[in-house]
Amino acid sequence: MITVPQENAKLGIAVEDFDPLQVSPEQLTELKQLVYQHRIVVLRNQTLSSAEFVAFGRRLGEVETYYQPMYHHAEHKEIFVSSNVKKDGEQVGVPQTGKFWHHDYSFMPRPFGLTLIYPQVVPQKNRGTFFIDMAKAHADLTDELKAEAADTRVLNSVRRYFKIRPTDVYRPITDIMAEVERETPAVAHPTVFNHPVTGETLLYLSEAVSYQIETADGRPARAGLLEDLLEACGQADTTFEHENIHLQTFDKGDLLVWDNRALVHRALHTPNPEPTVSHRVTVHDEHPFYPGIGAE
Ligand code: 7UC
Ligand code: FE
Repeated sequence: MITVPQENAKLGIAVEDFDPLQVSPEQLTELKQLVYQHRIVVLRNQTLSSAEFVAFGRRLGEVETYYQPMYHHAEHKEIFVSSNVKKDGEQVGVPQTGKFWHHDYSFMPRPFGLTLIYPQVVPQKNRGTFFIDMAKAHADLTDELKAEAADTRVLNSVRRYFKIRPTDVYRPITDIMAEVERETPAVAHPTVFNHPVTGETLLYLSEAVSYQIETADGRPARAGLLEDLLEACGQADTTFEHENIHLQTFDKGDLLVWDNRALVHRALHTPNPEPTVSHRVTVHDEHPFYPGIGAE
């Protein structure tokens, strides 16, 4: 594999000669190792069809289909479509997704380790996605914050960023909110866990989804702890100048694979966006998301 470091970048590496349809199992393992090590791998010069994109995801592990059909690609439900481009006058997928710091699916009981993004229509301006490496963020915490975060759990919910669906229009808002709580009840995850492959300590919380930290015995942690941790890692910085924030840009033909345990990300959408279409496939790799996940 021909790898090219990204200049002046905090994260990520590019691979020039990767053919997702021809690679050997050994090369797939090598790719995953690059993802865990560099957090983001940009596969250049890709020309996959949507069916091939899904097939590539399946070669990496168990593909997760997004729980809400309004995001699904018409022919391939495994593809999550972020798009502001209409087709035959109809909305396709959902526009303006992910414009908040988050890990994908951290509001679900079993998040996945790998996110694949394959931009289809790439804007000229404002292209890219912001990332923060939450392993570095944890390493840089003060000893006091590290001690406070250790052995706690973080409560996550999608409620703040649940998007109204066409079928929700004219429904009582209280019914919609009750449905969100019933279908996607808040989940608890460890606030800090070790990456199952690299062993690094990760801080696992996000501005969009996390709303409460609780101690090991189930009591609310210190008021302000969550805010202090978000501030320290860079997720509270609305100027995007925090030293932890990396803007990953891409061109047509790039396919990004990133580590959804170690990174939080935030879409870069402007209020008046240019046409943008992105396809996403998400994958459970062969490792538990964190040690003991699924256990009571
Ligand atoms: O519309 C969106 O921004 C979707 C978001 C709430 N969830 C993406 C995910 O995988 O967690
Ligand atoms: Fe996302």
